[in-house]
Amino acid sequence: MSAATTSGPHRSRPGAADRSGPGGVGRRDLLKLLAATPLAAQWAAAPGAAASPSGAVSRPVSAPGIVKPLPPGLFTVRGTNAETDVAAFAGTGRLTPADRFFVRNHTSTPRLGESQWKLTVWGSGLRGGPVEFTYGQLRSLPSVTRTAFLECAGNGRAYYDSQQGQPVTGTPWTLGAIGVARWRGVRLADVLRRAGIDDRAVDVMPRGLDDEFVAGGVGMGRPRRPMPVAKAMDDVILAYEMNGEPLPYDHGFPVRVVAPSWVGIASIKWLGDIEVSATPLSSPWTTRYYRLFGDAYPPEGSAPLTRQTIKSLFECAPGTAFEAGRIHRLTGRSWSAAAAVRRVEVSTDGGAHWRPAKLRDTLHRDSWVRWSADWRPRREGPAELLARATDAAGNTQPVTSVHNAQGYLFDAVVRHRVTVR
Ligand SMILES: Nc1nc2c(c(=O)[nH]1)N[C@H]1C(S)=C(S)[C@@H](COP(=O)(O)O)O[C@H]1N2
Ligand SMILES: [Mo]
Repeated sequence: MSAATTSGPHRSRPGAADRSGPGGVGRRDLLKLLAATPLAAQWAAAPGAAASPSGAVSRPVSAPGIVKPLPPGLFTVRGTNAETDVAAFAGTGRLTPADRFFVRNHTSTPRLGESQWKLTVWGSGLRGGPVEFTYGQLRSLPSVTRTAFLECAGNGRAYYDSQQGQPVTGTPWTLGAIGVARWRGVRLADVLRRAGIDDRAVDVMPRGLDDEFVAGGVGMGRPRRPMPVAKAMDDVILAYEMNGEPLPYDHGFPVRVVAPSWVGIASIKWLGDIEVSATPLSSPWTTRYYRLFGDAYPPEGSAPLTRQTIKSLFECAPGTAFEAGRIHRLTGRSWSAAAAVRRVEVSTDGGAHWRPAKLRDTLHRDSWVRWSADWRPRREGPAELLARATDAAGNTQPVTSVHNAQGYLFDAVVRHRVTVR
């Protein structure tokens, strides 16, 4: 069965893959560029790669599986992932440009072409058999555009250890595993309806086309994670554009899921198929990962994570030096998955005194608010900057986060260490 009855003709032109790739870089040029420079040389030659005394590169400025450039100053590479440096948000608008948007890859970015791509929707929750959509068919469905943040559930994880003395497992993100983008695509609900979703459907599981993820020698299959049908039919988008451009390879080209306000893992990249099931589904990403385990939780862990939490960041690198006696404009951003942030307070003396920050954006759900506060430091020496957000639902960032073994959903006020000289 094909979806051709419900959508327009296949619009991909032959040779489309050789035209301009996502992000405007000609694919041929990109391949030439990559072929001309061996990976090792790219690492060693990159400016800012700190050489250890033995001459080895101690901090990689390139991640093996990420296609886009990761210039030092914009990104910190963490294994297969790249974290946006908080200072790199300064001067950007509400939207995070794709060239500084964090990348979280379980393995590596596959370079797919849109002309061969198709989406298969299948499973016991459909009235009939599997239904396929080509890229052209998907593009011809009614489109929606919406601004939403995308954030890793582990964003802020490093502070469980550095601020609360509680070790956790996983990528030690500071606060840069977040970005806000304007996504354009089709409603998942529209695709599921065209595929013949049945009233008995309970779970919907998108799966990526990237390689199988292997952890500790155990194969987990390709990244996939079920969501309840209520979420799937609500606000989830199958996106093909990010900030007005085709999705970049690293962010899911040609099509990714965007599940607003939910943990990043719900937004499956490089979408290949969607299982629609009349019985509950699970995957390692709902059983092993993305649940809360630890003293505060039952032995099998919490329920699978859904929404993100509330956070704030200062747009300056940790350790930044501020001159005493002068006025400095501190800038930052706060966001919450539950409701728009409506108040931000700042402390420049380690939390003894607080004052309101000036909000620079109108309030929007699923986005962040930019803010600023002026500061004239007097005494030289170490200082701690704190920002505390409150959202329209009444949630405020706490002093400490409740520990969980994998360090998800850090929401406490971060003590941002800087110096005055
Ligand atoms: N297919 C696939 N989808 C994926 C992932 C992945 O590794 N493979 N990582 C997930 C996680 S954990 C996060 S936080 C987001 C990150 O999206 P980004 O890399 O576009 O910022 O993608 C999610 N979708
Ligand atoms: Mo994530």
